[in-house]
Amino acid sequence: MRIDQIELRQVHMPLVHPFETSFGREVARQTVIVAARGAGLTGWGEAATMAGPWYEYETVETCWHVLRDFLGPLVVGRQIANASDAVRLMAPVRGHNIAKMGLEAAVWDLLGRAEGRSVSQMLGGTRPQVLVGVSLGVQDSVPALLDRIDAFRDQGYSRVKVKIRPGWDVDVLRQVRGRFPDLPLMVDANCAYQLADAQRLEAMDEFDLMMIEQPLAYDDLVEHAELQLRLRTPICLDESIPSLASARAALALGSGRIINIKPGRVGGLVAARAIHDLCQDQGVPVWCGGMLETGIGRAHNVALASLPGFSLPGDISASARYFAHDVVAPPFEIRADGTMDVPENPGIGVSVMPERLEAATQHWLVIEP
Ligand code: OSB
Ligand code: MG
Repeated sequence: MRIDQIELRQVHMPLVHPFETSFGREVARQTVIVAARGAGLTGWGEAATMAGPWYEYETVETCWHVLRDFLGPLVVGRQIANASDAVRLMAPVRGHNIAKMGLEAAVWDLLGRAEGRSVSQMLGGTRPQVLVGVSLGVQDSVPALLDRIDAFRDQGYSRVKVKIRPGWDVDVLRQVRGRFPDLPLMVDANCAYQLADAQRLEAMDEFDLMMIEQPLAYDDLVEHAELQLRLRTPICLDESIPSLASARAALALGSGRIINIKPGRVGGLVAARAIHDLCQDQGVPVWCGGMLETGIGRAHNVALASLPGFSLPGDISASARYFAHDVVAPPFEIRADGTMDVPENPGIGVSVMPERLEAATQHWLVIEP
């Protein structure tokens, strides 16, 4: 199919609850929505960057710039038979993985709609439902955190992830475990510790955590391997895995025992699937991370998480956990058994609601050959 037009939209969506991590506090999501048009159809993708370069180096403005000036022009007007063609066209651009994901994702949806196949099917997904968890930011107080965990547990979430940082860690976890002794629980440090803090992290072994996500620096693998030798709790890597090559290195070094796969962080669904396949070959469990996506990015995450190796609950929560009004219909919802249905309709399987998208759009532009 020929890609006739690419449209970029910078959107602004207030979060129903602020999201605070070791790197900052987000009260609204600002991302770039990408539409790819061809054969009279439109495919949707999301470059789910954060507002500033705190999680990784990209921002809304760098995604806009790189999509408008480089990635869009490389793809528009070209013939594309599958998503790997789009990956090859974008390969001259180094890095800018979240921007690449936005456009690659739009191409997956477009091809799926044209072929009458869901993105899950096209990827090789096997799960009709995915396992979902919830990621809770740093709260104003421990009672506030306990109340939130209680509420999400009641809604059926099958595991809870708590963000930690020095000063909001061991004491908080002791109280969480005191109140919820059997809760499937994990923590995410977003790089807030150093190897010199190993004793503090070792102290977390007593809480029976499923894993500690990304305790050390975003570009480190060697110290994570050293730390893993000292911890009973498995380390899960997030920021340290921007590519298939880094996943290979991490597994070779023993930098962790679990990998969080985020399609944006690794530069798209093709790369995400390759990391999944590598981990599956080596018996390493993976799960799908999130970036507080709108329903568009969420749909791609759900499709990815339907691959067989995604054996752990992902940071894939219901639309209502993030936004009062998602841009897709139907919104993503959690089932009573703590799972989420994988849409079966062509492409991402949900409809983008034009009036919702329009209301969230701050500015937009069109790229043509
Ligand atoms: O580290 O996993 C992370 C959100 C934004 C940036 C980084 C992270 C997160 C989350 C939220 O933990 C996951 C979600 O619910 O989308
Ligand atoms: Mg993380």
